[in-house]
Amino acid sequence: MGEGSIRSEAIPRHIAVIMDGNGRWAEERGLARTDGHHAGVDTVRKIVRAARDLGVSWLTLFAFSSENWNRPKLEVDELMKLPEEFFESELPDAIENGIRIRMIGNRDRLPSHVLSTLDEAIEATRGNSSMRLTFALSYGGRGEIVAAVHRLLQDYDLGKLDPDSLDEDRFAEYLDHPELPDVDLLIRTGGERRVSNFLLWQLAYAEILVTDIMWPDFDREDLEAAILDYQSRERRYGKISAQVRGEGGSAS
Ligand code: V0D
Repeated sequence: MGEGSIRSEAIPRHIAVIMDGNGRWAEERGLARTDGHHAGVDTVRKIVRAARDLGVSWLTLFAFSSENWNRPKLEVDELMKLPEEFFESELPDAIENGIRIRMIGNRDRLPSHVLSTLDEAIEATRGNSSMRLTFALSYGGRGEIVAAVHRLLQDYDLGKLDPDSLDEDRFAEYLDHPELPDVDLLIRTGGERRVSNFLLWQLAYAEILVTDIMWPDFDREDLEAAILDYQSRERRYGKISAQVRGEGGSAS
């Protein structure tokens, strides 16, 4: 990576990030894991600004998975302070810079102080449109799909769904946030090569970039390098290269 410069006409429309490596980053420095999480919030601030400057339309950040509830209660309690910490400085910035805040995930288990902070930010930025910034909180991809099936079955019971009309687009209407577009680029920091139950439906055609950089160390240049790497790839959606290049390539 590091060669050439970003083509602004080919910026990925939707970037999703698994922000991993915060606890390890802290432990390597003899700090508490929660110090890593606070450092991680600083990185969120920087990367949100960088993504917006680059013209990314949708940025989705995996902040807390439905599995993260299994962590020690003290760590969970510390983590739940971070949305407030983030918005203290970033809500004015988001309002000013046209960033619209959104949330995906299961609201039922989140403490009320987190929900009220989040709802305030969602409401205050509702009219914005330069970038959609979505936080995945208490989120799991399978859970989102099962919830969609529940809603679908309700419609079926009510006679509002003709099974013959069910295709991928119709199904996607039942997801928590049907307007969330397919992910173009998934970035995972911290070196693990897993999808970890993140946006399963929306990741269908995503390019995946795993970096060993720990989230607190990830910076604007690393985001630019990731986008450059993405732009160097050819996206085929199951076609052959000649078709993608517009040379036809006859069907077989
Ligand atoms: C810790 C690295 C921002 C990942 C980043 C509740 C793990 C720092 C938020 C945040 C977390 C969430 C919602 C929101 C605004 C900000 C956040 C959590 C953890 C878990 F509306 N960073 N951050 N939330 N970390």
